[in-house]
Amino acid sequence: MSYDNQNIFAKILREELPCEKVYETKHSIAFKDINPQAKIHVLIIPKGPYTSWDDFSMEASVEEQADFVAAIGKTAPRLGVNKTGYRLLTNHGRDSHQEVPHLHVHILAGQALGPMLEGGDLPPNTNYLR
Ligand code: DGP
Repeated sequence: MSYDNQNIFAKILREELPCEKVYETKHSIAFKDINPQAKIHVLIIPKGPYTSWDDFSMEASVEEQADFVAAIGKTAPRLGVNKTGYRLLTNHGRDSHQEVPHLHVHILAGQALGPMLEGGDLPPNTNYLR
């Protein structure tokens, strides 16, 4: 998937659209999700043009990757959820219903979050490492 620099998060990074920022580092930014799915719902994105975690892993510098992972880890305590718990989630592509084609990790927290997947039954004997 090539990077679309007109996606919403690219516009947020260029400050063409506003966001409620909660944390920022040299290579990453965290802001509140516009359509929260839990009492606390924050997105963390790298500032570079990466569509997915696999794209980021292959194309981003080690410095960007370290910054992003640390930014995710440091956002949770800033939100005050590291004691009560939180869920990290990232979607990529069709099957996960990724809406915005710029890598983002969701932090969901502030309430009991329920089961990890709804309606996500796998067929028996699925061997997805073949
Ligand atoms: P995903 O389905 O994983 O691609 O999630 C995309 C998320 O982005 C979704 O939870 C809603 C959020 N979102 C979409 N547009 C905007 C926006 O303009 N501002 C903010 N803050 N969040 C947005």
